[in-house]
Amino acid sequence: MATSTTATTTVLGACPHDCPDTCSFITTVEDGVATRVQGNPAHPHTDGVLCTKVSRYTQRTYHPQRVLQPLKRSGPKGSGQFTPVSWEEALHDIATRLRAIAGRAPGAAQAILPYSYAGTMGLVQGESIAARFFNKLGASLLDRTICASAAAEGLTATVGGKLGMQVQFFQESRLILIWGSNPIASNLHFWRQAQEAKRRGARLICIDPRRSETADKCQEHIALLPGTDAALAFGIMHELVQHDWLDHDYIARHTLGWDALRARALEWPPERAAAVCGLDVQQVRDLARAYGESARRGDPTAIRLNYGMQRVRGGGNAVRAIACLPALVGAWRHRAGGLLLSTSGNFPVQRAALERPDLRTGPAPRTINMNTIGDDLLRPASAGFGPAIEAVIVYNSNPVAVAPDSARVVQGFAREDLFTVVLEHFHTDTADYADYLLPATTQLEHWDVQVAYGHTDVLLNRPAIAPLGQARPNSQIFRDLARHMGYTEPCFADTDEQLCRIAYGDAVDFQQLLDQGFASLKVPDAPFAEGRFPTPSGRCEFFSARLAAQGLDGLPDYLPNYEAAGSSTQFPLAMISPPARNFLNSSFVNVQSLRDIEGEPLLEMHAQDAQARGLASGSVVRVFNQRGDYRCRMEVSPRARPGVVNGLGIWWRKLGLDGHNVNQLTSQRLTDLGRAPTFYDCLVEVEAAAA
Ligand SMILES: Nc1nc2c(c(=O)[nH]1)N[C@H]1C(S)=C(S)[C@@H](COP(=O)(O)OP(=O)(O)OC[C@H]3O[C@@H](n4cnc5c(=O)[nH]c(N)nc54)[C@H](O)[C@@H]3O)O[C@H]1N2
Ligand SMILES: Nc1nc2c(c(=O)[nH]1)N[C@H]1C(S)=C(S)[C@@H](COP(=O)(O)OP(=O)(O)OC[C@H]3O[C@@H](n4cnc5c(=O)[nH]c(N)nc54)[C@H](O)[C@@H]3O)O[C@H]1N2
Ligand SMILES: [Mo]
Repeated sequence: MATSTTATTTVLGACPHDCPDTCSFITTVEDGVATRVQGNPAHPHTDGVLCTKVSRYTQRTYHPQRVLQPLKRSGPKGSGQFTPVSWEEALHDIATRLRAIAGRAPGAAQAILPYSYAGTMGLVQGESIAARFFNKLGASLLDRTICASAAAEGLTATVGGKLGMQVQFFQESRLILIWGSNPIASNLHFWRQAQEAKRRGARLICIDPRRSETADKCQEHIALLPGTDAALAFGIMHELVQHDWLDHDYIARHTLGWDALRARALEWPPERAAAVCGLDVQQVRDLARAYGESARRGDPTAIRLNYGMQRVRGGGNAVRAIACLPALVGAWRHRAGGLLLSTSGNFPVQRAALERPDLRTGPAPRTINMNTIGDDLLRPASAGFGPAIEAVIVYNSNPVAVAPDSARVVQGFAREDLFTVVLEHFHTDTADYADYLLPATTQLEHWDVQVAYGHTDVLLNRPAIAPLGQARPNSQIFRDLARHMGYTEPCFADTDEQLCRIAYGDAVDFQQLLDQGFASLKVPDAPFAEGRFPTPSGRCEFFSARLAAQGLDGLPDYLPNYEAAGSSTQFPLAMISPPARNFLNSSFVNVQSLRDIEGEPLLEMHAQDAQARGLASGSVVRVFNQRGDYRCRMEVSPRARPGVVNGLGIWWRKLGLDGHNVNQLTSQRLTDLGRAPTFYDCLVEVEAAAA
């Protein structure tokens, strides 16, 4: 679509951000300048509504501190001092450095590491030409596990994939458990469905250690201790068995391993679950009754699970336990019942065609986990590890701010002998450590095609304006680098428009994308009403033979946190660091109007914990543990439960009091499944500090 009056046009685009909503938007362009970004009213999920952040997207694109020319480091590492250079000089120098590393010996290119995540979820500006480039080079592979992989493994083990309810049917649900999720902040378009359900009489129960904005608006809030969700799920299961709130027919026909799961559930009377979760036993009983009786009545009974509950040691197993519940009560029979965590398994992305792993020659390169980047940057060469990392190329991510155990991450990026290239819009904490900082385009300036994980529509993004300054799309920067490396494969010449078509091949009607900006995938309304789970057995697998064969527990289990609340006298408080509403991870922190709403980095603390430490609300505190410390302002807040402090994220380090953020305290330990981080599995102590 491109309608025009004199010099004003509107262009159909798509939000690129890492969020379940993946909105369709319309950009108004006047005389070549984008003046407005609005939600597309013709896209049902977006319904004409954008979040506060993305409705201000032009403030990002035209931000006075946009990086608009290639920059070369001119001061010490980390100083953020740069001098402008030409694209040709930057590309030539980078290619020369990479060739010198790769040319040393077969396999030497593994000393080069790409580091990227979902700064854009676009398939073209994500892993297309970039992946081809690193495959051809033979660089280390990156395990992209910083967000969702514990849950992904848990859900896949149980129901067979990242599949579940469709978001638009939640308005018909009668009971919704909002579990480990703060949709008012992070999944607005689901929240609109939940509110409609509530208007029609549904009951909403929020399960979250923090009294979030969402918890405020639900009829009930269950403030369990972080990382105890599996215990709560087993407590519910115990009651489902005891009261026979079970769908025996569904269990018999569509599940696997019920006898074994039943035995485990019976080990969890509500008293035990309540003690582990830090709840009153009556809360556990009432929750189980609400869930069991709702389903027993035949009312659509739904769970909106989100990633907030899996950033702990037992995150994968907790998702397995919770994902058993809908099958036990037969909730999947109804399209407004069951569970939604992610819909991304529906998307027929042609990864091999985009990323071209066939370009790799020689032995398979090693894989580096992005969550242990701190330790890995500091690791010397060894037989087990391979060569030390000598070069990192960062795009679509801000690891210095978002990766756990920042002191180690910073120490790694500060290595004088590390060659670092960062593709960015802004001078982020990571950009400050770059040897070369390369200007990337924003979503208004390039083509892309999106996946989603909160609905099932493919979205196309057309460029609305020409690139600002000398900015180039990521895809173009890697095309240019390939040319400087002397790569001649024709796939390095694919244009962004061609890549948009390759991304889904024939699986999606590209003309429809061009015409209306989105194309809906064909998915069943109630995916598991008749069973047909895409697991090895075709059933909902309470027991997973595949996990058992790996030496893991075939059944879900409760695994206490590495750093469980109450397990240390030295660090008695559990800290979680969920997203602030007006930021998206560390994106938008530098947009002044949004930062003004958030104010400054805050630690929310319960009155009882503050009193015990003689701390006054509004005072500056030092939050610390064995990994480091972090000063910020403390607020006595009903949003914090006793024993748990909330450090909202993810601030840019350089905007914090000592140039630190919450990740100074988080650890590099990984989850039970999926090799994911444990950001919310973190014990701390808090004391008064000088302002
Ligand atoms: N505004 C905004 N939106 C976002 C993001 C953002 O940063 N800002 N981030 C995006 C990203 S990357 C993702 S992955 C998605 C989802 O991102 P998530 O991290 O799932 O974010 P939330 O939906 O806010 O849910 C987190 C909620 O889980 C709670 N929580 C923490 N620990 C536990 C626990 O142990 N058990 C339970 N039950 N709850 C716990 C937190 O208090 C918080 O309210 O959201 C995306 N959307
Ligand atoms: N303590 C704590 N830490 C966390 C979390 C938490 O809840 N607590 N959440 C974790 C989660 S869920 C996630 S997903 C990660 C997210 O971590 P990241 O994926 O690193 O996300 P962002 O912090 O948003 O940084 C993305 C960067 O990509 C840049 N970018 C955006 N689009 C483009 C583009 O087209 N080209 C280029 N070159 N750059 C672009 C943006 O400017 C931004 O600086 O953080 C994790 N870290
Ligand atoms: Mo995430």
